[in-house]
Amino acid sequence: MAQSALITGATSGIGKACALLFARNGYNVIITGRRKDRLSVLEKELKKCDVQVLSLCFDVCDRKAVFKNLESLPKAWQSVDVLVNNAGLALGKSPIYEGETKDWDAMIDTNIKGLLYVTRAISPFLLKRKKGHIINIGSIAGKEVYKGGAVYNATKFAVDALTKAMRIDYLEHNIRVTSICPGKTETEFSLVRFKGDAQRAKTVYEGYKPLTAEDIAEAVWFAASRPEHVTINDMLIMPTAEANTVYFHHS
Ligand code: NDP
Ligand code: 8X3
Repeated sequence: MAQSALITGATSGIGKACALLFARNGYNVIITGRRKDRLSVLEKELKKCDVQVLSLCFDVCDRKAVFKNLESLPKAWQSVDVLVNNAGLALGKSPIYEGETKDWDAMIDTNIKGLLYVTRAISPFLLKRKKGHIINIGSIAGKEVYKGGAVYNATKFAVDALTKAMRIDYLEHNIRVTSICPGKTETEFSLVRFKGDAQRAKTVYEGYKPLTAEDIAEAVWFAASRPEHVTINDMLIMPTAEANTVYFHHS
């Protein structure tokens, strides 16, 4: 039987690239996100790979919706082999003394609580089979802090801590836990962070070659496709032109 992957935040960027790559490798995929129209378009594209696709439209911050959608997965979809906790966002880039508390709530609710809700809701299926792989999308922002990044940084440091803690909790259940931590990757991330200001978002990726969503999907796939006795704990992937979140080589 084909293997399956559940990918949160598959309507754009890294999540969408992961869905396409897993489907091209013969995985059935469960795709999630809040934008139903995008899920429908992606579902059609994925089906061209001759795999099964299940689209679930919900907000990962909505605890009831997460559990309602995932606890009631059709039987044929319950044997999830890989969970990619990708849904996430940054909002704003201000010092704490000027930060929007609504933005803080959204980042904390999505990047930390959303990841936890999804993981908790899927866990019974993983535990039952005593196999599976949880892949959390962390960030360079979870390894080092930068000016204006405080709360986003804190959420990605939390993802780092949760990944390490999950690895201990799930050890006796034979479930692998990995974090994939990208540096600057050109997706809709900056457009979201700067609330639709396309001009400002564009400047983030100017003057150097950023990573693509496909670069990160390749890393996720590499981790997922290792033999069962091998776990990639953590992968930090940067554009060659980015030494850390401060130092860039602009050509
Ligand atoms: P995009 O904005 O392109 O994609 C984000 C995805 O997350 C969308 O599919 C969006 O779907 C989904 N999402 C956001 N909030 C929610 C929510 N509340 N409920 C459900 N889905 C949600 O950005 P990226 O692809 O770049 O981001 C993916 C992950 O990668 C994030 O966790 C981000 O922090 C991380 N990351 C990104 C980097 C970058 O430079 N781009 C670098 C390091 C890490 P929808 O709006 O339809 O709900
Ligand atoms: C996104 C990478 O450096 O823009 O997580 O915060 S960064």
